[in-house]
Amino acid sequence: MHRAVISGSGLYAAPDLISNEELVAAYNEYARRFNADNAERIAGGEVVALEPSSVEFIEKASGIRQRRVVEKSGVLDPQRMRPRLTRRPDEALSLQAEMAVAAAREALANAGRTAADIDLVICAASAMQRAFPAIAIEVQHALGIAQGAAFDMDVACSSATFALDLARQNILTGAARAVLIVNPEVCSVGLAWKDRDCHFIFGDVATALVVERADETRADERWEILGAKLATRYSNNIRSNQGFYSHCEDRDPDDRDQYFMQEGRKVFKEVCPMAAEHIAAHLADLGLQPAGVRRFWLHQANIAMNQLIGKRLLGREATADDAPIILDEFANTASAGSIVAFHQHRADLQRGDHGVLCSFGAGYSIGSLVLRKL
Ligand code: CO8
Repeated sequence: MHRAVISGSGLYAAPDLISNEELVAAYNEYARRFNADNAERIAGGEVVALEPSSVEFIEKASGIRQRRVVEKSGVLDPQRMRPRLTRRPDEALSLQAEMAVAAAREALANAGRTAADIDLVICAASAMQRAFPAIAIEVQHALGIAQGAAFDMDVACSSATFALDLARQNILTGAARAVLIVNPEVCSVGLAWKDRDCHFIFGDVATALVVERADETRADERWEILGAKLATRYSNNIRSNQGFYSHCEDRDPDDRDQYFMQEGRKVFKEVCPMAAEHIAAHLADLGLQPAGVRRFWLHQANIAMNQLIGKRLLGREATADDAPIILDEFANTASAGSIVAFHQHRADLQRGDHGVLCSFGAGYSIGSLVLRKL
């Protein structure tokens, strides 16, 4: 049996930045036009007038101040309200693969590895740009990884942590020597930008991790994965119905349920206790206590969720040092969120320190990994 370590990480942030102020101005102009165009139907009670969005609400309710997206002019155009993407020829690298490759190059460099060392590539994200060929195989090809296998997997917000466990198991059993995980999360294409309840939530990034055998690493900084714990419980409170079936069901591509939908309040109430209990049970399985954990890299959906989970675990307010927040800068980036927090907030930990990476979200799905700095 081998020991598995994370030996490198990478982050690619999408190029365009949208502040809350810009986002709210665009949405409010869209709402103003909608209300003007539908004035008679609104007066007759057939249509409900749209209420304006507000920067204050967004920051107070979520902790989000800005988001990065692959294309902002289309999102901020009140006539359009979705990114403006150019169709690429099949011979060109897809957008998702391009983002994944950029993050992967940084993770490989961090780990002191090259394409010749990787024998498994997993692309784990909450939505794939196409059904096939797998984005992971395209990434494998683009990086010049000539050996091994590659595949895609999707467990929504928990895609990255579930992939980490899969990578860990491949290392432990000896099935793989070095695994590359990429998480290209292009959330802006699935978000209903015309819905004020959720238009502020998501952003686009790609993250990448290298997982390999502890006794073969070249990296100075290594994080042993002491254990992983995965859990799922079915819920419709976060859902998108988009897929090939929509076309055969003759749905309008603009139907609201073709995009991200959620019952935010219910998600908040149900997922926080699940996540806190999950992490506490995982630590107990390994003979550890929450108070002995130096850092929690939690899923980044909402600052209040992370504060509540931190408080349940620690019995006191969790500080930014206990559980760093990256939501203010990147918004919710689905499965990449906890990996971004890990990537940006780990350098100050000492050898022997413990940390917990944990995702929670659609499915519901929860994935935690307990790490120790070697
Ligand atoms: N501006 C002003 N007012 C607003 C706005 C707005 N933008 N939006 C809503 N309001 C109003 C509401 O209408 C409501 O008014 P009233 O009281 O009169 O009815 C009031 O503000 C309060 O609204 P809410 O109850 O909705 O507000 P909350 O305090 O619950 O905050 C949140 C809303 C921020 C959405 C919060 O509920 C939340 O964060 N919940 C948890 C969400 C979560 O964790 N979701 C998981 C996300 S899923 C995921 O991470 C991966 C999915 C896959 C990626 C998909 C890519 C597209």
